[in-house]
Amino acid sequence: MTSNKKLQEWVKKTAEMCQPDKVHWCDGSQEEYDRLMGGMVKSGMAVKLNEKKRPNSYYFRSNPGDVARVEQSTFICSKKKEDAGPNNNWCEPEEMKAKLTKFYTGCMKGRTLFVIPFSMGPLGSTISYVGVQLTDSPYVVCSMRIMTRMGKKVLDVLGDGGFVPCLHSIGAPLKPGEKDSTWPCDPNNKFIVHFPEERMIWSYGSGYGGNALLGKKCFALRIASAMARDEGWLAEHMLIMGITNPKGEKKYFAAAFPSACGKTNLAMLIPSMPGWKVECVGDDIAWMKFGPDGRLYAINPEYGFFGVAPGTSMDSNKNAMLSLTKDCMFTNTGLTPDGDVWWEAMSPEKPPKLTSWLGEEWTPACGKVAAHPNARFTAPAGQCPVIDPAWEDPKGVPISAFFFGGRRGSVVPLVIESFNWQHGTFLGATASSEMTAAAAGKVGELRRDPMAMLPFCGYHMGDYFAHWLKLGKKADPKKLPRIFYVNWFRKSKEGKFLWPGYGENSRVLKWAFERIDGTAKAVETPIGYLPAKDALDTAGMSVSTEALDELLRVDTEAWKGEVDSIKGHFDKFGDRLPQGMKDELEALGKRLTKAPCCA
Ligand code: TSX
Ligand code: MN
Repeated sequence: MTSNKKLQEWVKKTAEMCQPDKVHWCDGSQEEYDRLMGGMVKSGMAVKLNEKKRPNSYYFRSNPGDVARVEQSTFICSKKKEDAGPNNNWCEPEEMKAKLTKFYTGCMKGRTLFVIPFSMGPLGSTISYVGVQLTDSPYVVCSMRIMTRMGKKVLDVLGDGGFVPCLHSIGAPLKPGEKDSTWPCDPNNKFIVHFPEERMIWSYGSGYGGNALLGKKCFALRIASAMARDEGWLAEHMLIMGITNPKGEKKYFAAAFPSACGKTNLAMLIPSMPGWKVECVGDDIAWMKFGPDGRLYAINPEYGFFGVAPGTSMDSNKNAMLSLTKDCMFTNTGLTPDGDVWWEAMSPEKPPKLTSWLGEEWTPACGKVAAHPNARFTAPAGQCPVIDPAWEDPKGVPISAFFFGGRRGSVVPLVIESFNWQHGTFLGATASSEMTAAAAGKVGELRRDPMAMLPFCGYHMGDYFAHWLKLGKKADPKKLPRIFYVNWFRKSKEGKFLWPGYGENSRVLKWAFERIDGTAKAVETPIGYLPAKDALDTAGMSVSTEALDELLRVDTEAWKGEVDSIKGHFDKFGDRLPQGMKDELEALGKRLTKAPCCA
């Protein structure tokens, strides 16, 4: 077990409150994982997939009322409401604790309380932190074993040190002899609660994804963002990739996109240009600290991929598909008669029949989806064919560039390079995406999602922008990552995508790579530097000059409208919006006014 007094006492107190039948300290072994999976297969919660098709893999169907993160039920409980900001729901910490204590009392009756020590980041890295999750869900234990470094080895590293306590219950106690449901939860009483000042997480009622795997969004983004602000580092919703040119020179990039922009696809991209190589360090979260050389070093705090399954195919993301061939978990996909999984767009031909995520008989003609749009795969990152050789390096990888982006059918060009750090922060702070059916909000509606952190920043977003600016002022500008903004989704007047995307995005990455090396040409425009004519390598690619012109066109009049839209966005942050952001907006307005019309 552990000599850590704080941990022992917290487990004891929690067990007294939640009243589980048993307490189990997870060692993280294969035997433990197999035993828990065996138990879930027996209870009907898990289906073991066909060993010949997908070895050591399991299938789950959630309660239909527990299929995604729940932002309405997510809280930042800072002492002062202003510190949570307009980007978060807030509740007074003691009031929330009293309320949840009632829910937690006796909530684990008939179940086992699992103690999960986990490390976010490579064990022993100075960028990593330890958390301990207490949960009554064996599904969560198995997921955490894929998604984090977990078990005895973490307790050894923890010693008597500090950790982030993460309390989780599905909120479904069992009466003696009561048969368990296949996805126990309390769908009408979900609470995902963060205490940023105490560095503590309390989650109740949900067993799904980011609500329940507390190392990911709750710890690695919401709590870690507050830690990063206080300690002078960055906890970001970013993929990390290594990119190598034909000469064998390598750089690392980190990129933030709102949902439904294909972030995981970009993280594992197969470049269309001969001689170029992309390798994946992580697909979702980056923790970054300055190294002794003054550069920013990033680790992936995670150990696996928890990706949206629908839309993932050998065409859209071959490397993700190849990561899923064994040792995986699948939740809310379809289940085929031969004991494998299927989801929308996984293959061009649909299976003639299967059982849907709702457990219903499904055929291609039935008019319903086989997989829930938020169906997920849980896969060990080490299985990715292009996992970066340095992905577990405790030093992290040196970041040369940040990319922000979003899904915009018009106005925003294929790529913009920022003038400097403050302007780059402004580009990130104004990041926007048009909603697709998969996400909340009206389809087509523009949503500003600063640095893709709107649902994940554990404090006031205005202070978060200020943190970015402060970090930039402190650093050597020559050693800071350069900042780019990309948009793969610009459309023609006829409504067709102008850019083929996917592997061809490597051409944009190449331009950025060569901008950093000082060898690629750019033109200065009111919105930033754009590729000069012929600076974007389109050799061997089918894109018309008209399309290319439109992709790189700066529509001055439309950008004036953008200024108004950004003003409305910034107004939400009131007096916490840093002066540097106001300055950038004003400067953009002035540059647009001075610009010759429709150049
Ligand atoms: O992931 C995407 N990326 C990034 C890839 C590294 N998607 C899928 C988005 C939803 C998750 C894209 N969709 C991308 C993209 O770059 N671009 C598009 C839009 C698009 C869709 C289909 C075509 C072209 C562009 N088809 C043809 O050109 C034939
Ligand atoms: Mn994410």
